Amino acid sequence: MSDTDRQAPEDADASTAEDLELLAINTIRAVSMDAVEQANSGHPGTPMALAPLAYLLFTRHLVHDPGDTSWPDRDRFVLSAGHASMLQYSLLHLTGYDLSLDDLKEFRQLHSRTPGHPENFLTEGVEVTTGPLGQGFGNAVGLALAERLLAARFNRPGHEIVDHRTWVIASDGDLMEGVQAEAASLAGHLGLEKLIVFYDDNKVTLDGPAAMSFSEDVGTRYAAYGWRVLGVEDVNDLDTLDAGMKEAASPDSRPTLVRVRSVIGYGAPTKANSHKAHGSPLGADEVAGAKQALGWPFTDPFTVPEEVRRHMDQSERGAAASQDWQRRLVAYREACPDLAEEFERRMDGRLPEGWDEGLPSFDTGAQIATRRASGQVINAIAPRMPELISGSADLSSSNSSPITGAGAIERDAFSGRNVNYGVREHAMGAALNGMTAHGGLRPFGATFLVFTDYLRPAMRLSAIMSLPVVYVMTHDSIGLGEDGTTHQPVEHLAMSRATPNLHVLRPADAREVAGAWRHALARSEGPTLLALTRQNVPVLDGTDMDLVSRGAYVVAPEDSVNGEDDPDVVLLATGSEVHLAVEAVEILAEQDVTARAVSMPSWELFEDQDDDYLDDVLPEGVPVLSVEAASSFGWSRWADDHIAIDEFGVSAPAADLFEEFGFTPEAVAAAALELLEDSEERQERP
Ligand SMILES: Cc1ncc(C[n+]2csc(CCOP(=O)(O)OP(=O)(O)O)c2C)c(N)n1
Ligand SMILES: [Mg+2]
Repeated sequence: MSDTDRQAPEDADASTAEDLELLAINTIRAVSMDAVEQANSGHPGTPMALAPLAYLLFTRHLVHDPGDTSWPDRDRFVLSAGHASMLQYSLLHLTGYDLSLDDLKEFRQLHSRTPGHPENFLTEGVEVTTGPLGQGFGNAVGLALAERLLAARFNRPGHEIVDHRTWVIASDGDLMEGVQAEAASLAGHLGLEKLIVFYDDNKVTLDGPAAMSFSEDVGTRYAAYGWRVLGVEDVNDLDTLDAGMKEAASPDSRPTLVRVRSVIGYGAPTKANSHKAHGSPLGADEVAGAKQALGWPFTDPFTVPEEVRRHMDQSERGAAASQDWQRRLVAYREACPDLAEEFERRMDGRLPEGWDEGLPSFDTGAQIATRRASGQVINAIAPRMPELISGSADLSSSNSSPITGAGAIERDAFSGRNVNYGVREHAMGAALNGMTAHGGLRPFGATFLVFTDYLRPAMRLSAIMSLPVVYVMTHDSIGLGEDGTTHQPVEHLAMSRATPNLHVLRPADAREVAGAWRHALARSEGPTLLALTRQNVPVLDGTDMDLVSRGAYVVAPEDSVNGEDDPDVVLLATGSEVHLAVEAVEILAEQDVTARAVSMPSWELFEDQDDDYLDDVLPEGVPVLSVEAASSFGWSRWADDHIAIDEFGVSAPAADLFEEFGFTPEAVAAAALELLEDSEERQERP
């Protein structure tokens, strides 16, 4: 290569507006290819294909401000096809976000701000973490729903303080995933008209042609969901694409799907239009060939022509938009000061004064299912915490989840507070993430604990994104009884506890339910799962709402509540098994064995306590028997032996099942004696 081949960035000389646009689009393509080559890993094909779409969207249609990424009324952009992350990173960089060329050069490297798939906590301008296909789509439905809910609450005539769109790029994989079908159906039902999804119809997936596994008429399917369906036959036809975007943004009572035909790996001489362009570096020769085919005049990798940088920089357009909104906020403050204050509080994520005052109290001895207690707590908090939004996947009466008197959220009636997600657990989870990521709302979602499986990918993303979503999971054990094997969770608590940053709380009684809810809503840095009973459980003498936040504490006998004398054995129970442990303490006392019942509503919260506290509750050297009607998996961390369920349940009345599986005070006492004997024997051995 001679020096004359190498042109300085400022010398590209795009003489017409069209030339400059093409140069900008090719910059996205070139930088994306270069970053993938440099990382020797990544997905070049779709950034190359969709560069024109992202270029038009980010420079003309998306209302965004690179200088203010948290401005409440910005449009939300979701790259549901998260594998095309270099597309998003290129756009963020080129339009002026805090993401440098050096950041792009660090693509996929340790501690970089350009991870393999977009992470909302690492990169300014990324609204939600994406990568697991379909999730971003579901998040977008939640983002768009949040916009409607907040608009219904805060907009006043002449003061449209909440008025923005949610734009999505989705791939074949996104459109195949089940969660997408659920979410699209819900969005169509609710008429979320400011949701716009570009479907990248490139007819290629990871393994080869999409036609190997995907042959339905997507447009017809979406029309049947109640969406407006538009089509653009060539992503490189900027005029048609631009018109499509305008039309997509025009008012309609439906969400919009814009099917856009593209060629994956556009420009690559041998790999274009093939799955070979999907998920690995193109290789030096192919990159060189692609750049030549695209007419890219530079040879140095990561070249960004100055004129492209100037042309694409959205700082001015963005600042104008966000400042215009700030001015409108000032007018809104004048016209509706209370509402404005409330809006700002909610968008800042500050809890209202006194939100947890007036929690119900429960009398010792009362029999109440923890799901029912949860319903009471929800309804005690709801009037003081207007951002609390309920929802259930068609089990609201079973879950005791509704905010009573607040009404359902319906198409054209977004002022209610109860989302009927229908039997769409996965979309519920994904929408909860989107609504929470939007800000201004604290949504919770309810279903049976066993259906954690149906929304687990979304719950995992709540934890990854540190979103304080509350999962209200009722019918939490064999205690649900007759519905039987399929409905009785066994492994779900273990799986949930193994999920980093997810707090799993299984309250022992109504009083602990109040403490559990208080913890879940006070938490701002991650999700909480509440595991609640279908069946009645007694309100216990020794339980304490305030001690739930410590994760575990002594509930019986009364005189050891302060942990002064070490017991002979600890019965460590959760949820509906705590009362069995308490009763077993009495049985053991009759046999001169001092047992201590500990309620452990949350492993995670207990782990956060200091060593002294841990030792107070679980004194060193004292054998521990865990009692939980679920898998023993993981319990060896805390206990020496376990009363657990390491098989599937069966259909029968709950009382019979507890008996059958060894969950009676007598069985607990017997197991404790056995453990005690074993550990004494072990100590006696030399
Ligand atoms: C839930 C999920 N399953 C599998 C994958 C792995 N994966 C990443 S992209 C992809 C499919 C690629 O096809 P498409 O979605 O059409 O994207 P394109 O190659 O056209 O960009 C797969 C299977 C994933 N990211 N998420
Ligand atoms: Mg594809």
